[in-house]
Amino acid sequence: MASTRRRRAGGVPMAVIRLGVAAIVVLGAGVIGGARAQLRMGFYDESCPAAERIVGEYVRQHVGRVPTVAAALLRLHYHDCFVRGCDASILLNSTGNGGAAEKDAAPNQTLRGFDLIDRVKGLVEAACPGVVSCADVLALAARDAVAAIGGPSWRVPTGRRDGTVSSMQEALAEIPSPAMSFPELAGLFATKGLSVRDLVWLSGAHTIGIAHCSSFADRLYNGGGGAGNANGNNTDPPPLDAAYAANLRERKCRTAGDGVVEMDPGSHLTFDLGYYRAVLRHRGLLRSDAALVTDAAARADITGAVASPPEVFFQVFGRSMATLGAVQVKTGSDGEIRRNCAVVNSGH
Ligand code: HEM
Ligand SMILES: *[C@@H]1O[C@H](CO)[C@@H](O)[C@H](O)[C@H]1NC(C)=O
Ligand SMILES: *[C@@H]1O[C@H](CO)[C@@H](O)[C@H](O)[C@H]1NC(C)=O
Ligand SMILES: CC(=O)N[C@H]1CO[C@H](CO)[C@@H](O)[C@@H]1O
Repeated sequence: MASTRRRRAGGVPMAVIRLGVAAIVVLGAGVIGGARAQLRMGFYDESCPAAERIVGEYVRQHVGRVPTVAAALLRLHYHDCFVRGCDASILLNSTGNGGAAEKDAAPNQTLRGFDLIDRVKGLVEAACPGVVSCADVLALAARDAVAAIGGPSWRVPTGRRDGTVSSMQEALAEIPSPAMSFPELAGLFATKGLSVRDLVWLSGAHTIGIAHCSSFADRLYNGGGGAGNANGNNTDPPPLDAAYAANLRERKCRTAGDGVVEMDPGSHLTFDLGYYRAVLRHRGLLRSDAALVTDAAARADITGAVASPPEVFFQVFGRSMATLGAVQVKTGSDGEIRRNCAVVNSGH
């Protein structure tokens, strides 16, 4: 895993961005360059010219009414891409024949937004039956939802095909756990062709949305202040800010019940630099958030981003999203175009 950690200069925002691009290009050429080349902008221009407009209009309308859905869709797309690539396997229901699906894995139990994707897909199917994949609908919807709350936008080339397999076991193995250390997170991202910088910038997604107390309770109730990680290691990462931890114990995260806490308190519906500021002040809720500042180069990147206009973060975030959206995609005649995102075409 040590090999995935690069030495980089940090601190100067423009240098940070240039180096980030270089890292992505190097990785893209190796691991996912081939697959990525097969996606293209406007893949449905001929076969379903209304597709992207239908998705965008519905998502903007819905996010306007229920802005918390933006976080839900962004997280859904990320979870999809981390298991079997961005192939909408996250949307499949379990078959009931002992086949527990990705949805059934513990990290998925707090996922939201399935119903919205099913509705958008229904509208797209009505316009062009059997043409547009669920994986593309999800990738487009995540982008449009983030843009709709004033966040960054990014290019979403299309042409993804839907997978036919969804496995709870794989989700458990491949979705990063919030208890992971920086080297563990970086190692898991590397298996998806994602760099250390992708890890740093994509974690910035936690500037929107909420976490349940159970996702970080060990930091509140394990020896006070949150000492120790999954391996009983007290040094990585640093504990949650003591005053903030005490406040959470008294209010939102009492031992009984499972409350929810905004990951970027005060601006959890706004895509901004608040999350990184919180992380630098040891107020990143998850151990994986706190872990980011245990790596000197990552810490320098974050410090640089916080000192720059938000557009700088938007740009690198969008670039990393484009890389994420191309992870292990199925194209050409692989997979299928699912008609109903919750079931494979052949039945069940
Ligand atoms: C680096 C590894 C990551 C870990 C360990 C992690 C873990 C988590 C956890 C535990 C939650 C809270 C779930 C809950 O308790 O309800 C969460 C929420 C969220 N995550 Fe991550 N995450 C990671 C990376 C990402 C990435 C790469 C993205 C997207 C690009 C993302 C987007 C989100 C969003 C938007 C939410 C809020 C969801 C909501 O409001 O319903 N996360 N994450
Ligand atoms: C998939 O599962 C959800 C939740 O259990 C259910 O509401 C939905 O009807 C299922 N969809 C299909 C097509 O079976
Ligand atoms: C604790 O974590 C640090 C940093 O990841 C690591 O170098 C060290 O070996 C760990 N110690 C134990 C006892 O696991
Ligand atoms: C959203 C979703 O599908 N959540 C499921 C997560 O897994 C549990 C079982 O482990 C299901 O009960 C939830 O419905």
